[in-house]
Amino acid sequence: MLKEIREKTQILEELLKKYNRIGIITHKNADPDALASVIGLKEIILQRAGITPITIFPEGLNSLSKRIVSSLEIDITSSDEVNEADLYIIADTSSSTQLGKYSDNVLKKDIVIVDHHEGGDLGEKALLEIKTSMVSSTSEIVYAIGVDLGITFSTRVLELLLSGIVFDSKRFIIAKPITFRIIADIVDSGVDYSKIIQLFNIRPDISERIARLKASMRAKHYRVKNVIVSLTEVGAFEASVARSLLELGSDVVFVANQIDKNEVRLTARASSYFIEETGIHLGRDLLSRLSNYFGGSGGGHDAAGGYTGYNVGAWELLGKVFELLIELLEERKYANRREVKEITQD
Ligand SMILES: [Mn+2]
Repeated sequence: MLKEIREKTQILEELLKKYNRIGIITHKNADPDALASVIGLKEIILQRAGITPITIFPEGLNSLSKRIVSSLEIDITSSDEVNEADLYIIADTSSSTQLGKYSDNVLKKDIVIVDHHEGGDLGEKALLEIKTSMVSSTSEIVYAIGVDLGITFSTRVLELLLSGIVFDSKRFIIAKPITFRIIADIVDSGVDYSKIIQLFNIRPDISERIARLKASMRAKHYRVKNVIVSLTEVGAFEASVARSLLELGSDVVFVANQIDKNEVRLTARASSYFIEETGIHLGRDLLSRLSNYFGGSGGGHDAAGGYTGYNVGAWELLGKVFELLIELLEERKYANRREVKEITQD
């Protein structure tokens, strides 16, 4: 099904015959792609080698995976006994540190990698690497291996693989051509697509929704040419608040949380439009500079970052970050401060 892995799938089939005790492990806090890959590989080994492999989920599942497991009623048993297997398949993981406390012991065994990430240190230690970047998820690779080996996946496993693909392709935003072919196959096999999609529409807890609403009531918004800047304060859920304000229409959002009378935590998020339009990198250009004023440290990515400062109030910090932002916009000749307009209710 996937040309570039077909030969390796044959090697895997031969390899599976040589071991009676097989384990499957994935990265810490398994996301839906990691979860689906492990369970999909388990079914492949069961059908092809006739043995039940042990499965290890280091530090368990993340919250979305837990939700999927309980809604699809999947049995996931996580073992702690690394020595119960001689061959380990490491799924959806490219670096050994992601295996957590199991890393050293698993690497003493024979290992096979099934993954879609670039780089990492695991490849050099593996007997076999089934890896490609022609997919958006490891679940797609596992599905393709299954097809090549003539496996009939159960509906439960197909549902899991579908959820792994939806998750890792960021709901198809970064899907590859093969992603859609595999999805079509899976849906053709009778999997209820809308049921799986609904698992991803999580209604946040009421306390989180109240935090968002309170933060939006307290917010100050400014228009600077074609970008909208929002500043607000909240006692929890800063990242969720920032996301919701971007969703409402802001381009760059700063959310302060006064942790105690000396400490303020700042969370910043920007739209891709803001980054393209202004060339500003939040972590490098803005957040890392705040320590010059209020100590602490800050940084992050272009579109997301944070800062923790001391001996400053929430709105004083927000005022400073806004001032630095306007300076940057002036330096970059995007706008000058006379073009800053507060957005008011009338
Ligand atoms: Mn993945």
